[in-house]
Amino acid sequence: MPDITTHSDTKTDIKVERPRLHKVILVNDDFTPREFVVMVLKAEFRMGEDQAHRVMVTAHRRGACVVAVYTKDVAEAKATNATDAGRRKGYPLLFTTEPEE
Ligand code: TYC
Repeated sequence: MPDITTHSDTKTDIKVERPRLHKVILVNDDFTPREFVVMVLKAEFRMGEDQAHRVMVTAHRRGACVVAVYTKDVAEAKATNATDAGRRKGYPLLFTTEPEE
């Protein structure tokens, strides 16, 4: 029988921490059509119509709204893709990211 030990060796214990998550934030502007914002939220963040509409209205009323949280790389890639979708149509639509506390 192989000698299997289940006790932890304190000398080699390594502290593993979860990666910090980053928020993707939708920023309001006066030009991007509401329906276009909803379409981008559905396509890039896999939201349903109702949730996408709520997020868009919150950003519209309050100036900005947290869309979702992801690891840093994913948050930045999604924010860039979503911002670029607006830019291709000539809209100033902006998604930013910031680390969670
Ligand atoms: N304020 C825009 C309008 O009235 C709609 C809009 C909502 C744009 C949210 C951006 O993040 C945004 N057409």
